[in-house]
Amino acid sequence: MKKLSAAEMVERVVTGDRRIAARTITLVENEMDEHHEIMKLIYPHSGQARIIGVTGVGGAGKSTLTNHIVRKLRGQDKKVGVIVVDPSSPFSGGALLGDRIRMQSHTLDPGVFIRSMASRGYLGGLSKGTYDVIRIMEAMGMDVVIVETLGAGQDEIDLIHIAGTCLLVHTPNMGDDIQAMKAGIMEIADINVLNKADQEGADTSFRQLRNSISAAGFEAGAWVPKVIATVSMAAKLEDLKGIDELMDTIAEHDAHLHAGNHIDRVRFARVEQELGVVFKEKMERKIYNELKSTGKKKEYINSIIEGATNPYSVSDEVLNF
Ligand SMILES: Nc1nc2c(ncn2[C@@H]2O[C@H](COP(=O)(O)OP(=O)(O)OP(=O)(O)O)[C@@H](O)[C@H]2O)c(=O)[nH]1
Ligand SMILES: [Mg+2]
Repeated sequence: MKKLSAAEMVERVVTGDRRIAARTITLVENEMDEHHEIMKLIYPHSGQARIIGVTGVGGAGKSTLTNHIVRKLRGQDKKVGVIVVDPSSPFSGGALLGDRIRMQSHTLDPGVFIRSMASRGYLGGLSKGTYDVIRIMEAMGMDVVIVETLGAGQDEIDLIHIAGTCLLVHTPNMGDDIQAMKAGIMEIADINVLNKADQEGADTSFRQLRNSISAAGFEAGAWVPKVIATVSMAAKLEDLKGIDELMDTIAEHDAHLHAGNHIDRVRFARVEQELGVVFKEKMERKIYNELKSTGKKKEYINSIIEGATNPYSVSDEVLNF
């Protein structure tokens, strides 16, 4: 396999070459030497897609719903990228078997590109790689990029910052758990989906969700989070419920973003988040490299162990604060 330059790779990504796109993503994800060069060239081709975040607890039906959203968007002739962030296995680079099966119907569709990624592991939060892969998918010409993350805390907060529209998936009978866990997050999600509405207790849960949102209070002109009940798994397509309403609401929210120039705030928040992650990574790398090359790293660590100093004083000294 001939080694392509960063420019050649990006050129191929922009024409929609899936094989090269997959290879580019792997390079970026593994932070190979050329990844900064690649991302610099990707940037001018990115930024135009709608980003939809799908978050919620494990097994809530995020992938099943995503599958339907993809199907509907394909019906509108939109090209769709899907990123499944897998917090459980920081070492897995490939798609999870389960997600692969659930999204199988789309894997042969040239208008759909699915990728699964590791999160930052126990620290939570989206890895820099996730932001980069969204950009790469945009450069491939995806109209919409859907990012599925497990609602484990920091991931979903990060997602809210970068997604134009954020879906929080609930299931019936999560009652008190959800109140405690999602305090503050539920109001931030643009659309609350009560999935598995075929299960017992769905009506009560739906009412609870509605009530907790109406109790929150919103400024005039602000988007009031919607609650939609769905059944995303059924033997027959006609037994599904709420999918069309969900699609309409996603479109409605997108229209709201554009009508009120809220989209500028979304774009700002996205870049602010990305810039922060890149700064952090580059600075840490630069400082460590410098300390290593001068042999100071070992010296500092040893004097911290001996009790002569501490990480805070060392960082003040190194950064000249
Ligand atoms: N009864 C019922 N089951 C559903 C519904 N939607 C999804 N399921 C089932 O719920 C299980 C979990 O669905 P997934 O789509 O994998 O859920 P997820 O949130 O992506 O799960 P993780 O990615 O593991 O966090 C699967 O067995 C689905 O078939 C629904 O509306 N009703
Ligand atoms: Mg899933």
